[in-house]
Amino acid sequence: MKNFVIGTSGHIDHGKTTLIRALTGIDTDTTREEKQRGLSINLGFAYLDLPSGERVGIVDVPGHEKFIKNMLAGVAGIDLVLMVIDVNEGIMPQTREHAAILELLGVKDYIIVLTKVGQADPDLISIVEEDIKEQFKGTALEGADIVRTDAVEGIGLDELLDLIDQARSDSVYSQKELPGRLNIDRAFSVKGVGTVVTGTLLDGPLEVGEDITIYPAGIKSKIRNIQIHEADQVKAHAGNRTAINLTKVRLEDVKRGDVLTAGHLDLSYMLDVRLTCLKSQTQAIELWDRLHVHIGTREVLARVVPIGVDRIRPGQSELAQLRLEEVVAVKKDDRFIVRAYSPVITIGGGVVLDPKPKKHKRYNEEVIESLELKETGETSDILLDFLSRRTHGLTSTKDMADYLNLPLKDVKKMVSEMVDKGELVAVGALYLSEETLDKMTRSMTETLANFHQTHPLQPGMPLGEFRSQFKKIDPRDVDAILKILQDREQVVISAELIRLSSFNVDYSPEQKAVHEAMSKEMQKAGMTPPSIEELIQDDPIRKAVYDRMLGKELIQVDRRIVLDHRVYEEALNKVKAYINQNGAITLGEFRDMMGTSRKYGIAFLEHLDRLGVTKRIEDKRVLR
Ligand SMILES: Nc1nc2c(ncn2[C@@H]2O[C@H](COP(=O)(O)OP(=O)(O)OP(=O)(O)O)[C@@H](O)[C@H]2O)c(=O)[nH]1
Ligand SMILES: [Mg+2]
Repeated sequence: MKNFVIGTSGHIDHGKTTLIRALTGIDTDTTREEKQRGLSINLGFAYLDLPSGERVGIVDVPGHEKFIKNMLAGVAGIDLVLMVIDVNEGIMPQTREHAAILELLGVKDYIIVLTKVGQADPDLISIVEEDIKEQFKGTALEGADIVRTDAVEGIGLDELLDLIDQARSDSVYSQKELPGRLNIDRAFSVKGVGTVVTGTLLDGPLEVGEDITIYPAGIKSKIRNIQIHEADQVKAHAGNRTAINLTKVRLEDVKRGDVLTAGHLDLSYMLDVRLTCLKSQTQAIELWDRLHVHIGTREVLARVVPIGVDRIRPGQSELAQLRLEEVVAVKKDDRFIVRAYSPVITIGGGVVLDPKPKKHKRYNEEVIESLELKETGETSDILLDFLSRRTHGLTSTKDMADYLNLPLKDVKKMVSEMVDKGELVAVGALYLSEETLDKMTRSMTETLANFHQTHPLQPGMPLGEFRSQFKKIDPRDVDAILKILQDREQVVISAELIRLSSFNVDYSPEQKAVHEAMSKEMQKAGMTPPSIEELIQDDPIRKAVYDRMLGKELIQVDRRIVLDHRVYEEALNKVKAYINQNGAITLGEFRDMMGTSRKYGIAFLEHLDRLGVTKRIEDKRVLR
C-alpha cells in the first residue's frame, strides 16, 4: 500500500523541528552545524506511529530562505503538510513562500499548527488565528484545521495526532502502479554496504533485485536492498520514504537531482508546461526571462517562452515552453517551481504537459490546441495526438504508457478498445493510428496510380523505385503499411513489382490471342516450365505480353525461371500441407510430389526460403 508522508513547512525558528521531536522522539537536526546554530539546513527525516497504529513518514524542512532549495527537494510526494506558525509572530515571509510553493506543487491537505502557545495571551492567540484565516483566504490553506500547540510544554500534541490520523484515513490514494521512480535527495556511502540513495517514491513499486537506471547519466544498476523507516523491505510503494542500496554504483556517479527508475525516461532540454505567475508578484514573467527551475529534486536554469501570450502576468497561468540549460528526465504531469534568477525568490510554478516537445513557434494555433488537449483532453485523444507527431508511427503499448505516464495494464485496455473502434490498427505487437494509415494509404495508392498511368504496359512498379518515393518515412512503417495493404487486397506485390490490385493491362486483339496461348503453354508446362528465352522466342509481341503477365500471371522464382501463377499457388499449398503433415520436406520429397526435376525443385524451395515461408535446416525445410 502507498505510504503516507507528512511534511513540515513554515518560517525559520517557528518550531518545526521541535514539534517533530516532541511527536516522534527523533531529532531531525542531525549535523553539528545545525545543532550549534539551532536551525535546520538539510531535510530531516523521521517517522511517526499514529494512535491508529499506522506508521507514517515525516520530512522536516528548513525554514530559512537560504535553504529553500533543500525544502523544494523534500516536498515532492508529500500528502499532508503541517504549516507551522509561531503564535508570537504570525504569518511571516517564508510562511507565505512555502504555502505558495506547496499549492503550486499540488498539495491539497494542510493542518495549521500554532506553536509556542504555552506562554501566549489567549486573546493574542485568537487574534492570530483570525489573521491566519483571513490571509489564507483563496489559497489551498483556506479552511484548514488550526491546532494550538506547545511542544515544550506538551500542549495540543494529542489533538494534533488525532487530526493527522483523520487526514490519513480520509486521504484517497491513487492506486496506479507505474514503473518505480524516485527523485534522489541524498546519496551517501555506507561502509561495507556501498552507495545508498534516498528519496520519496513518486511512482511505485520498486523491488529488491530490480534493474534500474539512473538519469540523466543513464547508469544501469540493480537494487540490492531497500529500507523504509530504518527497516529492511523487499518492496517499496509510491509515497514511501526509502533508502536504496545500489550495486556497482560509485558515490561520485550519483547526486541529489538524479532520478532513479525501473522504467524509461526521455532526456530533454525543453519542456512544454502550464506556468503560473504568483498573484503576490509585482512583475510579469517575460519572454526569455532566465529562471531557476526546481523539478523533482533537481534545479536547472532555463529561459521562458510564453506560447500564446506576450507575458505571464501575476495571478495568471499560461502555456509556455521552458528552454533548459541542462538536460532533465521528467514525466508528463510532474510539477515544478520557478524562482527568479536574481534576487532568488519564488515567482511561480506549474505542471509539465509534454516532457519532450519540439521547439514551438509562438502564437501557433495548432501548438496551443495540442497543448490544451494534453492538459484536459481524453487520454485516447492525447494518445492519437502523440502518435500523429512521432517520426515513426508504429508504437508499442510500453512506449505509450511511458508517454502517458499511465500503468501498462490500463494502456493495453484502452488500446484494445481503440482498435475495436477503428482508431488504431494492430501490426503484430505494435500499433498505428488509423489516421496515419489512411494518409499513407492514400499517398501510396496515388503513387501507384500515377505509375500505372504513365506506364500502362508495365505490370507494376519496381519495389525499389516505389520505396525510394517514401524515403522520409521510417522503413518499418512502410513495410507495415504495405503488409496491411496486401492483406486488404489493395495492392499486389510479386517478383519485386508492386501494383494496385485493380490495375489491369489492356491487350490489343493481336496481343490477346498471344496472351491466351502463352498462358496455356505455361499452365501446361507446370513445374517444368520453358526458360524465359524459350517462352519469349525473340518475338516482340510475346515479349510485350510477357512483361505484362509478369508479377500477376507469371511469378518469378529466380532470375531464369518463371511459373504460371496457378501452378505456383498449387505448389506452395502442397508444400505447406506436406510440412504440416510430416513436419518437414526434403528436396527429393518435393521433386517426387510435384513430378519435377532437381533444378526447378531447388529454385522453388530457395525462393520460399527467401520469402520467409520456409526455413532450411540441414537438408530439410520447415515452415517458419
Ligand atoms: N516554548 C516553546 N519554544 C519552542 C516551541 N517550538 C520551538 N521552540 C523553540 O524555538 C526555537 C526554534 O525551534 P526549531 O524547532 O528549531 O524551529 P524550526 O522551525 O525547526 O527552525 P528552522 O528549521 O531553522 O526553520 C528553539 O529554540 C525551540 O526550542 C514551543 O512550542 N514552545
Ligand atoms: Mg528546523
